[in-house]
Amino acid sequence: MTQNSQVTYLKDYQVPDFIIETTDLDIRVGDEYTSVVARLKVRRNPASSEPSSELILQGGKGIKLQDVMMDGLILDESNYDLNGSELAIHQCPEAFELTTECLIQPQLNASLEGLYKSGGMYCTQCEAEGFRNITYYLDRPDALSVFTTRISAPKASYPILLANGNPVDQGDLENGEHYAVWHDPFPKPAYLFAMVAGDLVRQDDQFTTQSGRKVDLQIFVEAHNSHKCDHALASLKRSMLWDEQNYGREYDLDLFMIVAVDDFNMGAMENKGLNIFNSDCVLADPATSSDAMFERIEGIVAHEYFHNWSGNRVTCRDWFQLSLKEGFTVYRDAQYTADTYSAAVKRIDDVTVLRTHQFAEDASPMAHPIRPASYIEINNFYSVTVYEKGAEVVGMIHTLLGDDLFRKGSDLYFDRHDGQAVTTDDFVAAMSDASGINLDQFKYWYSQAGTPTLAVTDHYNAINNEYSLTVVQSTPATAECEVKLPFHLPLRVALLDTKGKELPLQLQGSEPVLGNNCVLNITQAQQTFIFEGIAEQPTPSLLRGFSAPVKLDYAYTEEQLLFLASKDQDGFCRWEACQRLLIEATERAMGFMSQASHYQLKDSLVTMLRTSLVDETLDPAMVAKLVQLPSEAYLAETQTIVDVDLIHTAREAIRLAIATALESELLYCYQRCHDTGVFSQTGKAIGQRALKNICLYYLNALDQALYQTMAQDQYALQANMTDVGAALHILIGHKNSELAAPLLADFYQRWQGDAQVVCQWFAMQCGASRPGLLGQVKALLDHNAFDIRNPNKVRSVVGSFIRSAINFHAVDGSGYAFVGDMILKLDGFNPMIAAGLAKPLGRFKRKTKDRQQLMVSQLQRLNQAELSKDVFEVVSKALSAS
Ligand code: 0A1
Ligand code: ZN
Repeated sequence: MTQNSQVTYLKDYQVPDFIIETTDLDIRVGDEYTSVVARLKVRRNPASSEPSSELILQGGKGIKLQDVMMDGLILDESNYDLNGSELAIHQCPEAFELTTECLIQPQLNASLEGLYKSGGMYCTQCEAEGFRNITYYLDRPDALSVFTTRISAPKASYPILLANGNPVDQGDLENGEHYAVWHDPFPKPAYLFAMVAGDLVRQDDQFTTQSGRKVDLQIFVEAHNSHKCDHALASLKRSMLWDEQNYGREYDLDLFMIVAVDDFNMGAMENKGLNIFNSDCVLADPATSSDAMFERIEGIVAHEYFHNWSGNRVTCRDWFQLSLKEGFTVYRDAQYTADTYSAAVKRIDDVTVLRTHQFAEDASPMAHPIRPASYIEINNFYSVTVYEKGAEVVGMIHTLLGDDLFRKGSDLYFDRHDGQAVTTDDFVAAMSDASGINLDQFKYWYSQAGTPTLAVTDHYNAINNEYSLTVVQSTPATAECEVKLPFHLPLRVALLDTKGKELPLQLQGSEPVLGNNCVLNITQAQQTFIFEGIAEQPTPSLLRGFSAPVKLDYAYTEEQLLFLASKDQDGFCRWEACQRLLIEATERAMGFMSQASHYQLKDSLVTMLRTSLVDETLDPAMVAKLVQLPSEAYLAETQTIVDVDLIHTAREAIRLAIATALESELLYCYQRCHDTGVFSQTGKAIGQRALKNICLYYLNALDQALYQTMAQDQYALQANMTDVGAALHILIGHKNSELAAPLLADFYQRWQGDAQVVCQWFAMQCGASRPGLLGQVKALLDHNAFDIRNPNKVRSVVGSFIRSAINFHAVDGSGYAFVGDMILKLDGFNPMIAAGLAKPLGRFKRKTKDRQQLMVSQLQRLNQAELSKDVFEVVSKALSAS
């Protein structure tokens, strides 16, 4: 077995044999080498099941061990073994002090895990197993220690020195050096360690907690970004207040810092008291960031802040429990956004992500439960399943318990486990103990992968006024388990009368009143629910609020969908009815392929869309959702065999048909929403921009000079990045591809000094839904502004290209070959990013036969190369499914 194929199993978990009570780090930043002295106060762990006198510490490839000392005495090589990634200290006493001295070279670290250099600044990323690249350590989340960190560095280049916790000392040294000492009183695992040394400016604010403590809030950025911090600071303060009000969670240090760095593998990191953010996920101003980016930043700032309790104060026992902190924290940040902005729109956005990306993962060779049972490389499991499906699972617990018991459950969880490293079972036990509700069967959500289908049928009996719903659940096999046990899930339903009013619900054989909107407990493979006293045939509104992450299969008639699309009070179900009608129209268009461009829409669909477009009383953000076409990616998810070209052509045909049928309404709606007054970021203004830009998108399907000019004028106005970006996006995708060229040149000219906007410029071009993009994408790799070592640039070019399905899946295989090349290039220095690009290549199952072969042969080609663990896991799992 090679190093690459070594599998770690949840069932093998054992508590650590040793406890590191305190960790004192002395980090001396130097040009060639950075030295790290780690002084650890260690003792045997009384809870260890198989106590050993050998202490085994993990270490990365780039560390040069200089010295090992125990209780002040230098150990010679007979006292320890050093084999590549492990340092084993023999014959350790009950309690001792271990000091190691290592040299590292952060400036050469392009994997961006551990201590590395981003531009002119040193920074860290230690989750999941990056700390071992800094020093030899018990690098596991259940090893909690109190850290004190001393950093020294040349003062002129690195005037700012930061680490977790509170500053306790600082001063100047000889030779232009200076130092700072930080102490974090909260015991934490090494993955939450962070330090920064750089030349940064600071934006300050303050928050007073509910108990009256003043907390200093500081954001550190490079000087040229100092004007982009206001939104993050405002978001942070809103999040701090929200967490106090909704979960009773108060911040616990006197200082909360955020640092923006340009080179970062993910969005951001919740290190205790010192969050490190990808610049793109924290810096914003209206000229350079769209409304969607503002919303995303607010969500990420909230997410990282909320981790202070769900993740830091209560952390994970092992990495299989990742969803313990991530699922819960995503759920909390979604609640925050729903409470702060439009709950219905947030729910629609989240369901869209889940159904497009997580359902695809569940059907892929990388399918895994939210608590995986094994992994080769844990970095591959920072997935939509662990995060987004994990959040859905927490949401289902909330729905099953109701608001009050869910809050009692979360209070109990935080009280019971404060300062501990725990499991998802502990989380569920707290919810169950606090509520008295048995969640044993519910726990299958943690151990079984796959997306269940709920097949629902109904029957109305007019003689005895009974309406019955029969629910059959089934879940397809996934690699980790063939046969699935039935899930326990909440199915929220309402029954609507002919006017759309929700009928009172009385369930046969259960407590008297259920209200108008009830949650059915689905626990069996098949179950029937009978509602009594239903005087007329109702229309069922099913899976309200998307109450469970399932596929609903109910044979709605077109008439019922049209009814729900205009009458359902539940925002999600109303939108879902529109989506189903639009998907059905697209599927009909696919069947008509040869005459697709002359495809005629049904009048009923046109009327439905018109009604939404002209209704000025509706929230414009909601109208934008109601009239929006499902994406090509989601359409692909709904098909048994995915023909990307057919989906693209049919979707374009529907776009054109809608524009033709509703031209005047779209134009009117555009004009009424096109606000040329002072820029505003109220919910209404944001909704209006979203709606008008959808109208402009439809109108430009008509290929008329008037609408091209409208888009060009909107670009020229340079009012804000939402409008500029939307206009440019529309023109890039336009049939007449010449239109965009001068604007793209102008855009680059204007924004070339702003890396964030340059990434948007790359992404717009590389992700366009227009055939024949590859040449241009390859040319952009040679552009001055492209840097393969910067993950944001790689995502904007290669990630965007993969999202352009007609190009990635080009029938000649050129898209796959290109992505294969990029994976091989990247894998040499940043395996995490390389593996992210490899996942889409593994999703060949439902593609057309010719494409399946091409994708598999690209995977085989990768498999010949020497791969990182990260890419090896993705490629080998995909090949074993072929
Ligand atoms: N815990 C972070 C996500 C994260 C994970 C890994 C990273 O680098 C390898 C970076 C960030 C979060 O959920 O925000
Ligand atoms: Zn997180």
